[in-house]
Amino acid sequence: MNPAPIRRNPARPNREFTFYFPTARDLFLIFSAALGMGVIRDGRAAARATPDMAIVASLPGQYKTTLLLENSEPVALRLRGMPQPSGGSAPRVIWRCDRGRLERTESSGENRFTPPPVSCVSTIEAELNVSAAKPGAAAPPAAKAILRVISPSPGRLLKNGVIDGFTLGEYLDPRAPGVSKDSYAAKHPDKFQPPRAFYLVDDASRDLPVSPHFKLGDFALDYPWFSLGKRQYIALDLGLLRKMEDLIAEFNRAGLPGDSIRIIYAFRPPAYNSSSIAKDGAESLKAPFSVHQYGKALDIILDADGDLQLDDLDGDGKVTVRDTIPMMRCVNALDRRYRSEKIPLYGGAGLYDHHDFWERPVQTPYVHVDVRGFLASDGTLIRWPAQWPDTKETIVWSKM
Ligand SMILES: [Ca+2]
Ligand SMILES: [Ca+2]
Repeated sequence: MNPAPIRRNPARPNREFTFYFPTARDLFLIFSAALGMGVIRDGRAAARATPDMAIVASLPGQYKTTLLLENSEPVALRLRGMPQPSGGSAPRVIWRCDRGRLERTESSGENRFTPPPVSCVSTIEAELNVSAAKPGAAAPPAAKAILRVISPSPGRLLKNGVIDGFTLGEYLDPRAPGVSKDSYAAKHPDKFQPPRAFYLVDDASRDLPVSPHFKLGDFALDYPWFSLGKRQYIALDLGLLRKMEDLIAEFNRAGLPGDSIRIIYAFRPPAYNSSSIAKDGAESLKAPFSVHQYGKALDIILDADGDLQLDDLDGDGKVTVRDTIPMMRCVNALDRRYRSEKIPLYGGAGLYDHHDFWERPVQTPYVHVDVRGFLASDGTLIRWPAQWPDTKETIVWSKM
């Protein structure tokens, strides 16, 4: 049975603003405001919103009108794109929110938002009220900007493997006596602490775009093979989002269909990751300290033809594990750049000829990428496997 076609991330048109058709006078007002001249009418500010009026938080987790918060700390907000007259009073902005708390209900364009202490989507609205051009004339419609804030639940709400009724499973302690001293977890215990935040993926948050190519729901366990629409909690490292966008740019530069990236697996909770190791045996990918559990890893393919399999990237007429080579060259180039620029987003990477998640209808070669942020003990980037799965020849990673 073929799974349902997967909806792409459409370039979401911005419907959050009140648009109007500017007259020559409007354009003069906008232009003069942009030049800092200010336009005062009847002692009041006559203001128009610019088309790019938006609420901005100046945080790395903001993409267009969605803000993905890493914690529940208060956030400074600013309404961008509103004219600021150089004399007289600045236009007043009315603020509203449906969840959390705003410091002010009215301001000249700045505010502070305290998100709710549990994961949800809060909608913040800023309304710019405009004076009538002349006494007695009708005031033009107010311009509005909207920001949707995805706040996390703190990791401490995960108790006995359950958060808000959802079973994530228990994170193992990397310092526990039973953990092998040779494991990455034992060598880098600080990198294998339970996530500090979890995001609720539900109808309110699933389709919110969190970066140019991804929605929050793309990182949920059920995407796309288990699309049952169930609410669930996930961990997601913002560094992973940035790395994926950098990697897509790297793919595109190399002539690969980077925009056709498809996630095979993103977050996997411990409960799922440890569910059927007995069945899969030593070949299982469900490692107890898998970085997927921390929201720091993705398994990906490039799939421009949409058949859920990696495309024939080397053009030899068949899809094999060797089609991961062009992708892996880009992952290596990006990780080397991160290292040289001291950006701690380099990580492990691996190539696979199939996944062992047999509950899925389609098998495919794929590439694993993560942001674990440490190197192998010999100072090289962590890469696997040591041999090609098809011919058993040694993979010379330093040359790829
Ligand atoms: Ca394909
Ligand atoms: Ca091929």
